[in-house]
Amino acid sequence: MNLRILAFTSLAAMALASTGALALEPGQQAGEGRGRPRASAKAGAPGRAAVVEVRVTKEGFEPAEVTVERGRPVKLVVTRTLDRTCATEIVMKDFGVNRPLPLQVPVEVVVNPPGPGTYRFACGMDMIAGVLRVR
Ligand SMILES: [Cu+2]
Repeated sequence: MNLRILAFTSLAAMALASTGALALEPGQQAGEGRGRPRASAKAGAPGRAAVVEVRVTKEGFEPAEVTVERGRPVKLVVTRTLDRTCATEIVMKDFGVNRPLPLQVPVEVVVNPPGPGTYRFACGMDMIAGVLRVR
């Protein structure tokens, strides 16, 4: 079971990496930070992905607000840390992303924001959510 999930996750990661995430219109939905901790990723060399670690906890996605500079891919490394949560997957409609989040397995989600804007990430039911802010 776990092996199958891992294999699927790896395949999905490879597929995403090979196709690149689709760049759609900047997201218009501004999720609410709700006073949760913020994270920001500083750039390395141009073109290198900004890497941001996000965890699914009983508080939801932490941090629920991620800020990065424009002009480079963003790699979210998402780890679900608890069994009982609605957020067993991460969905980013702006990029056509819908990825399962196996328990305690870091899942890399790479997206290419088309420009500054606010891009939502959420559980499959769009209840638990956070935002990727590109400035
Ligand atoms: Cu949900």
